[in-house]
Amino acid sequence: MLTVHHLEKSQSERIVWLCEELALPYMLVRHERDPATRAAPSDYKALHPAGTAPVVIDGDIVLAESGAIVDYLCRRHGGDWLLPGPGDPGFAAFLFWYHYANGSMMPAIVMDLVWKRFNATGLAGKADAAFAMVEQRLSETEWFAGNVFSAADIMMGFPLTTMRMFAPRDLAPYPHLRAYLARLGARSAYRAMWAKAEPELTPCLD
Ligand SMILES: N[C@@H](CCC(=O)N[C@@H](CS)C(=O)NCC(=O)O)C(=O)O
Repeated sequence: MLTVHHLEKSQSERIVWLCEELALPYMLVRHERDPATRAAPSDYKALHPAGTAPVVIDGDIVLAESGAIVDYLCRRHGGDWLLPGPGDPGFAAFLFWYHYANGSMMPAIVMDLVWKRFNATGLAGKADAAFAMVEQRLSETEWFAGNVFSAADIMMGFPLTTMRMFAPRDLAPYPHLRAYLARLGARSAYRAMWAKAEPELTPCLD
């Protein structure tokens, strides 16, 4: 059976969420962060040389990296409906948002925290630009790839939700994003993920 190693308040939420969307049988192993460093504990780091969450184990395959895992699970375990293909009108948008989540948006949010910490505020602002672009996109379509939910929403979900526990942001200026987050929170798979992965926390949806 597929094993999903989830580190609290981390990008492995995506994988639990995906398994719930696909109704995949899986075993969830929850790990707490090291209380002193807030990093993954050593038993988590030992799972894969990447040393980061998420990690899944599927038979003899041990896989890390959110995007790779989402792609792998969709292709391997019946999630094609979450991956718009070349013939789909949302194909290019799907690819963009699927990769933008970790390729640009997560780094922008993290780097803004760093620049502000070092008072280099002139270098900050990339996260503002990312949220503005998200707001624009969600004023045009219901989901990131178009009018159907896709794996791009699972990838984008983390920077838009739980990441705000680390980098707080007032969502008042983003009405379309707020409506989108309400749609996410209405998905039974999202609620199931939250109940299993982060049972002590309130989801970061507003
Ligand atoms: N791009 C990687 C990022 C992985 C990553 O940095 N995960 C964080 C949690 S959100 C982590 O494991 N932090 C704890 C640590 O590095 O010890 C992915 O999406 O899998």
